[in-house]
Amino acid sequence: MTAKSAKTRPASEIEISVLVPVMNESGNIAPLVDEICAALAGRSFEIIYVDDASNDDSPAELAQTAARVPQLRILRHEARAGQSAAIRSALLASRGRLIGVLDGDGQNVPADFPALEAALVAQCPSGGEAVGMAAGIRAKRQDNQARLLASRAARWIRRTLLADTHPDSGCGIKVLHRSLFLQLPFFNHMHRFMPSLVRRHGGLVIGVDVAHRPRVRGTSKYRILDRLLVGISDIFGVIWLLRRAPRQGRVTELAPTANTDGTSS
Ligand SMILES: Nc1nc2c(ncn2[C@@H]2O[C@H](COP(=O)(O)OP(=O)(O)O)[C@@H](O)[C@H]2O)c(=O)[nH]1
Ligand SMILES: [Mg+2]
Repeated sequence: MTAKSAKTRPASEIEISVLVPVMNESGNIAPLVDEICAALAGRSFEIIYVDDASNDDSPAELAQTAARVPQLRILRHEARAGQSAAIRSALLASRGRLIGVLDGDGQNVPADFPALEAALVAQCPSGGEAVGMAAGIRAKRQDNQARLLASRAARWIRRTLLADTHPDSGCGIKVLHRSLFLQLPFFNHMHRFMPSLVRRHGGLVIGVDVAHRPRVRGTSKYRILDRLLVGISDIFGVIWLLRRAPRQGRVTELAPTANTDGTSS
């Protein structure tokens, strides 16, 4: 392999960092890494997997894949900390100007990254001041009826209580500016509220239709009722965060004013 390893590549060279949280996703890792590489071929990118203390073959599969994919970096949590914490660990280690995120179970399709990125760049051109997030909307969602129903309930609650008009906040695939992501408030399960949190920070949220596949290997890590119950307490937290949003608008640094004797004050 002649390509420089992602670990040794200078930060300024990396255009996009793709973050993937995994917990017991053995069998799903190598194929997804290959798909991410294919989607970003010709670009300067890094892929950061965070293994959230998996106890299956995920660590071995990650190590084997990293041995042949120089763009792949692996972080491991010593103790299980959850999906949002895993995404945050990867974010803090990332160096790209843009961040891509997707689920590690293969349900999101990496080939959607270029369209998400194009939508974001069209609305927030580089060099411009606007920041934002292009967030996937699963047009044909491949989940069972109970899960679809729970998502509909969650969407209604978010729209009613948070004025979150994004139709699919639970969709895992997104592209956003790293500088924006770093400034969002962090809490466990925050990944379900990204559109509200981005708007709270004055960022644009751009919805983009994406593909969705059924899970073919492994099992879902969430039980529907647990997710809804945790979601209810999170909703109150997010309502509070939205009420307390900073409202200073754009911040400009003023040039020093010259005194009459020519010195600056
Ligand atoms: N790091 C980490 N990732 C998790 C955890 N729970 C789920 N994930 C990952 O988050 C993604 C979505 O989880 P999944 O179980 O497919 O959720 P579902 O599609 O909503 O049923 C997958 O990549 C999981 O491996 C966790 O506790 N920690
Ligand atoms: Mg899934």
